[in-house]
Amino acid sequence: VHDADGFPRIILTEPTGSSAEVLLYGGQVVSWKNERREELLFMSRKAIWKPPKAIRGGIPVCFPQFGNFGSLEQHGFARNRFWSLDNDHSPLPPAKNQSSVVDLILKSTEEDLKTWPQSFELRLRISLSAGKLTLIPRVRNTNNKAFSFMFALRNYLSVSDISEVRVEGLETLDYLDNLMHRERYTEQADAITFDGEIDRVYLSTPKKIAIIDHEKKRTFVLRKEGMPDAVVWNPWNKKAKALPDMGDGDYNTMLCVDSAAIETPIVLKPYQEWKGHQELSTVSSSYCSGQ
Ligand code: TA6
Repeated sequence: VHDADGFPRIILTEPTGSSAEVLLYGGQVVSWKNERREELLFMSRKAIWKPPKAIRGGIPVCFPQFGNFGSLEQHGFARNRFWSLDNDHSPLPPAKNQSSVVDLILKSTEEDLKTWPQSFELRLRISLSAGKLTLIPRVRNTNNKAFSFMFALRNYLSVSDISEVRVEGLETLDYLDNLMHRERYTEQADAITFDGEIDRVYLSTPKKIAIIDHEKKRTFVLRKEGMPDAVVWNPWNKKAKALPDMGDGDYNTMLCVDSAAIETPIVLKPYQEWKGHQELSTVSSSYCSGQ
């Protein structure tokens, strides 16, 4: 675990030369570079690396709440807590060969119980293999009473120019529009393109979503299990200006496409464990939809 700037971090590498960096703070992936050392995740140039502020970029973990969909602080508190290395990640199978893995854990503290009266163990396995970054979150209810929670992996993807990006896989789905008091709408029948602020929770999404960055000739493929919803967020210029930790022009080179469980919070009986699974991979320009 490296401690360069007061932020203990783990650096994952794999034989083809890609790498990922994970902070114990927030259990947050803050970098994922491909074998050509290109950074694939967005990190705001004005991100505030100072607890308890959440770092704006990489893959923040939103738990036990998403956004302001509840009474807790925005996106819950997991992203502004210090996690630790998880030495008893027993129940997960050993990682596939040629991948580099770190297992993190966040346990509820007395302090947390004051804001959210549930004791839990939140685990996150992050594994890097050639062209792929896999996150496996698990939540165990360590109470003797049931509780429910929302969960999201907020994937800040780095794109060359948001106006040249297309998202495939969310066509014709219903979504809750955060810009319209979470009213429910239905998506049109073709790929989503971007010309303004977007902040939507797509419901019952398919297992695979493609984010096509036309200019960079790169496609991100997001595959997920156990998280039925997907959030798509770009603040565009006005909202970006209002965010102190986001450079004014930054909205042009980012798009959040998150794996999430929001519309139907996950319910856990005592000692039950929920497991999610997200795989982000990149495909070169020859990608054609429907693959
Ligand atoms: O996408 C949901 C959302 O709550 C947006 O409304 C916007 O606030 C965004 O998340 C950013 O939240 P953050 O707390 O990371 O600034």
